[in-house]
Amino acid sequence: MKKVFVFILAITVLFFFNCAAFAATKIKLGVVTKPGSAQNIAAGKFKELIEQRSNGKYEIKIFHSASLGNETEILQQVQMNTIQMAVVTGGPFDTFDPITRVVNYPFLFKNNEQADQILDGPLGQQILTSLESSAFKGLSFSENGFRNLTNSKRPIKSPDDIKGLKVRVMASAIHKAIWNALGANPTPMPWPIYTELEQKVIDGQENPLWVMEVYKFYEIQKYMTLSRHVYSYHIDIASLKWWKTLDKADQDMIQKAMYEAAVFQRKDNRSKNAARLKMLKEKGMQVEENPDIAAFRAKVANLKDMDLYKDPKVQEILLKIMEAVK
Ligand code: EAX
Repeated sequence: MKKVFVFILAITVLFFFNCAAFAATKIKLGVVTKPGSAQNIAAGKFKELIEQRSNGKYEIKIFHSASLGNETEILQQVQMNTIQMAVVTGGPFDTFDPITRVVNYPFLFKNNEQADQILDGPLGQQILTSLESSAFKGLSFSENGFRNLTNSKRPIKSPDDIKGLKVRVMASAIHKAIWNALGANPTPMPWPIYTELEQKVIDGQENPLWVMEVYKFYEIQKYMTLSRHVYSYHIDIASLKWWKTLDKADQDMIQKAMYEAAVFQRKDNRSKNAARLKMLKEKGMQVEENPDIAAFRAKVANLKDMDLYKDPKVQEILLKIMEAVK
């Protein structure tokens, strides 16, 4: 009897020991968007890489579709380490660290190659490092993509056509300033915005092509203008508080996997744009492919002199990037 008892006890102890040894550490990662979105593709690739490479030590739990609130709220949760990681659009970062508004500057990058060159280089690194003063560990940049205007009212070729248009913008001072300068009536609103567009609380919005496809904006936005006015990056971040508890090997593994996921997702996003444009036209969107970009540029030419860019650190990096992509 005693032997049986000892045996059962030993088995029980072993069982619990094993559970403890093999229980994966959960990393909570937040994105505001739904599956199939740019943010989710970056997050999904990161999950795949980390779970493989850590041999089950880490498990990534992705919270998506605004289940943790909007992007500003996701950022606050990362700061507090309620969640450990996030992939968040550049826009809403600018209330946390004004240096991030530099990349949201209108018509800054001409193409993807320039974006990669700057963001993967020392100036991008400077932005990532700066985020530490607002309790984020900046890891890498995945992408939303070049943003384009859509609306339900009229075709838009030049800023003259924008006058008075109610355009939804992200929680971002620079995005609001851009649409003010272009003559719109910008309305800050967190993601998602389908209902507001459908009910015509707003006339238009601006986002990369994948958004019009994944969120089915072709159902409710008749007109699209390929304005490409802002290259919209995501910043892939961790909670600095959490980051400091990790050993160097795990930090390196996470850093490397997130960068690789970002590079994978940028390529994936870009490779789909031609098919998306075709699909959106087939769905009935009327697309202005050659807007008067010179007129758009002229309207926003003075934004760099605004208070938004007054902070010397912000001004300096903006001018450096402008010089580098000339
Ligand atoms: O990716 O709020 C926005 O417009 C963002 O681009 C959104 O996260 C969709």
